[in-house]
Amino acid sequence: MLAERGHFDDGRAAGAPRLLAGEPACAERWLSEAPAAARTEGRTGHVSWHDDGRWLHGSACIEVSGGARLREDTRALYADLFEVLRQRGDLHLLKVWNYLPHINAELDGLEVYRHFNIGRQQAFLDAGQRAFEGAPAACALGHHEGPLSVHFLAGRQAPRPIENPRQVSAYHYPSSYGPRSPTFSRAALVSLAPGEETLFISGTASIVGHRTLHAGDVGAQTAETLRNLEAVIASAHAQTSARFDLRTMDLTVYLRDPADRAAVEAVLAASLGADAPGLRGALWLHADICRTDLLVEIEAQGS
Ligand code: 3EB
Repeated sequence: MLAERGHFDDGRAAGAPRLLAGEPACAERWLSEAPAAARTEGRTGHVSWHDDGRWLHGSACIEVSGGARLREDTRALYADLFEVLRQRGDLHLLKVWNYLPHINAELDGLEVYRHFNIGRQQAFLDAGQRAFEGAPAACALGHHEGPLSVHFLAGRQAPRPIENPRQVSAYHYPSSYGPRSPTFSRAALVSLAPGEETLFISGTASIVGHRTLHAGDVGAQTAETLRNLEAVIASAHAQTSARFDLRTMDLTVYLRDPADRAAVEAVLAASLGADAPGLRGALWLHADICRTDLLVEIEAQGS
């Protein structure tokens, strides 16, 4: 299984953040190397999936209305996701991309993201999945039009969860950030190909401890985010002999304000080098970040 970025139809257009205006058309797709005979596809409740015998890729979306409904819809969508994993042979969830409409809006007195976190954590608990240590890598971003959409990758081997010593684990955030904590690990270490390990680093932002740093300063937020990404990589290096380098990993940069692109790119170029393949091949997406004081979030994956 490998990720490829290029000029193909954007498979996750419905309910996903858009490329920044002016970017060359680009999308990411997941390719299976398994023979056609080994592949199965299907639909289970909200989830459409493709299983190649080793890896399962799935996606689901659901239109969102009221706050209580959003919690229940999130829980129902994740219940279907876990049902697919169970039916296909107790697969392990490796990485999840969560895209929520109007993530920072308030519905029935609670932010959309916080409703989502309640439904997501409950679905993990209902399914007997690890909602705390051992949770998959993930990101959660907001878009401006379309359904709640969730894309995921699962496999037959459990991922090795990685945390960041500079940050409180997200599943232990205090309740001031919402009644239920987010359900993700800072990274997941996975063996996607024999003898090769892949690191999925979750959406990473300017958070130290559990607090947002550098509110209003996108350059400083980017620099802090890079320190967090490097800290996650250092934690991964303590768990494996594989070596990861941000300069060659696939980067996805989510910006709340497209006008911040030059400032963010300057900080990334100063740190990674302007010619770093990871930076040159980065996907730049326009998205709301899950805390209103965060301006940028970056995820990275690669081997
Ligand atoms: C953070 O560190 C920033 O709720 O799945 C990053 C990655 C964030 C995943 C999620 C949220 C999620 O808390 C936000």
